[in-house]
Parts: sequence; structure tokens; C-alpha cells
Amino acid sequence: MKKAIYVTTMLLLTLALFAGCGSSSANEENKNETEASQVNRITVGFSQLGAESDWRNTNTESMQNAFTKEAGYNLIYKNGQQKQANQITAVRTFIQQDVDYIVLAPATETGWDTVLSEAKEANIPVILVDRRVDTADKSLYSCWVGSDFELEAKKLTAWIKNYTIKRGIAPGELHIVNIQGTMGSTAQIGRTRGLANAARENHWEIISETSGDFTEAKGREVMAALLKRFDNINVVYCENDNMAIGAIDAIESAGGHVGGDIMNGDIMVVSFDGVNKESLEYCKEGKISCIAECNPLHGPRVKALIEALESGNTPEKFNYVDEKIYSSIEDVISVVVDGEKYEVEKPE
Ligand code: GYE
Repeated sequence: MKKAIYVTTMLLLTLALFAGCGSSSANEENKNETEASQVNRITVGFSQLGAESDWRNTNTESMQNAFTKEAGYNLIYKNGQQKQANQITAVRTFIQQDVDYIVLAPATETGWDTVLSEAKEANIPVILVDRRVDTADKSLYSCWVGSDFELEAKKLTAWIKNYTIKRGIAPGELHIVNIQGTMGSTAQIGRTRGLANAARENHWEIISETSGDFTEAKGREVMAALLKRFDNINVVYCENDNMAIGAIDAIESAGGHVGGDIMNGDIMVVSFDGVNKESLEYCKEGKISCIAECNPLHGPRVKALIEALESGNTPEKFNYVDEKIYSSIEDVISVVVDGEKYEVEKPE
């Protein structure tokens, strides 16, 4: 786009300067050709929110693999370290650099209006990935791609409901703690809402809701503290797998046993993502009873959105990905949510 034209001009000037040096070999021409194709690359500034989980790392990798030089992109990647202020600075830097597109994976939903207005003023399209922003003016971003977090929660809670019915466990027997993700993030909001609604409808008790910020270390810390405060916890709803891994460690260190047999003293752990080997292994072993998948492979999806915009099309504003549900407990073979049936798959 605009920068490409500028850089092309600069390159042509440079080439003109060197033309007089008499080195017009085939090699040199090839080199010039490569350089010329490089300058037509699309520059994408990607503000990733952090590196808090395996999901996040896989997501970053997916973006980096999609936006390669070979594919015609210059990717400027910035890690926000889970701090919105860092992400706002990153977006401002992208605006100064006059990138072609800004891709933003926002940590939390609110507080983006000003910086996104600045991007709009600079005529730089913004694509949101994974979590969303809460702005009154939706024209501040072109489109979004990610998961339906509340749907994930509905699937997971439908699984709990079906499982307890199958095993003859009365609703009043469930004493749930929710280890939440980063407060104010779309993933946390949807997953917390999904559990709160299911608990109300099914008359389950939620003993406590505490944030573990989506990290394994905080998951461990929060769970250890909850075990000291309450002696009747029998379901741990973790808003991601890394916190589940930390929580399981805390439960086992305190002498507890994780698993589905809650009427015989087990603490049942359920979670979200299904991305890392360890959590899928835990799901196979029954340490995590059920995982609602959250798919992080957004690189090619964001690339397709940029390609659509490049060719003058208007992509859908909100783009959802399809996701599965995993369990190795055989009591429940499928769940039905909002009239859709989801087969429960065995983790691989
Ligand atoms: O579930 C969690 C990560 O926003 C979907 O963020 C994402 C969540 C994901 O830290 O592991």
C-alpha cells in the first residue's frame, strides 16, 4: 500500500545509483528481483496480549507461521505481558510506523476507544483476534475472529449436568469453585457467565469465584488457598487448562484425589482449551474430567481476513470457530446446547 510505494521508489532510486557500477550479472538481477518483491510486502503490527498460557503460545506461533516473509508479510510482533497499557503503547507505535494492518488480541474488553480512534484516523484497519473489545462504536475495528466462550461454557456445564444425572448425583451435592481467567477478558466473561447461568438453572452451589489470571502458578496458588478455606469442594471449574494443571498439583499436594467419583471423595476438575499435551494427557487419565476445546490456530484465519480486505471485500464482522468437547469418561456421549448436538470426543 502507501508504504510499499514509498519503499519501491526508494529502492528504484538506490538501484539507479548502483546501475552505474557496471554489475549487471544474472545474480545481481535475481537479487534485485527478490528485493523488489520484498518491498511489496504487507506490514502487519500484531499486539499479542501476553504469553500466559499454552493456548497463547500456540496462538502466537500460528500468527508467526501465517505472516511470513515468504507469504508476503512483514510481521511486527509485540508481547503486551498481560498489561493493557503495554498494548496501547504497541498500537500507538504501529500507527507511528504506519503499518498496513493492526491485529489486536486485547487483554481485556474496555478502555480501547481512544487508541482505536487514533488508528481509524490514521486509516489503518484493525482486526481483532481471540478476545473482543467493548466499544460503543463498532466501526473502530474491521472485524473479529475467535471463539464463542459462552458456548464453550454451555457445553462444559451441559456435560456436568448429564454426567451427574447419569451417576445419580443430586444437584445439591455439587459444591463448585470457579478459578477464573483474567478479569474483564472476553474469555473470562463468557465462561463465568456460562457457569453462573447453569448453576442457577440446575441449583448447583458455587462456593467461590477467584481469578487465577489464566496462569498455572496462580491456579496452584488460588486452589491451595481455597482448599484451606473450604472442606467440601468437589468440582473445580478452571477457565483454562494451565490453571487446571496448577490446581491439580495443589489438590494432590494437599493429599486430595482428582477424578470423577465425587461421591467417594474425588474432586472433579473441568477446564477449557485442550491445546497442550499435558492437559490432554490428564484428560485421558481422568484427572481432568472434561475439557471444552478452545482453538488457538487463528493465524490463517486472520490472514484470510486481511486478504479479503486487500481485495476490496468486506468480511463478516464476527467470525466464530467450531470447537469440540473432550472427555475420557464414557457416561456422557454427547451434549445438546441451543439445539445443536456435540459428540463428546476422546482426547488423543
Ligand atoms: O483460553 C487461555 C488464554 O483468550 C481464549 O486466554 C483465550 C484464553 C485461553 O490465556 O488459555
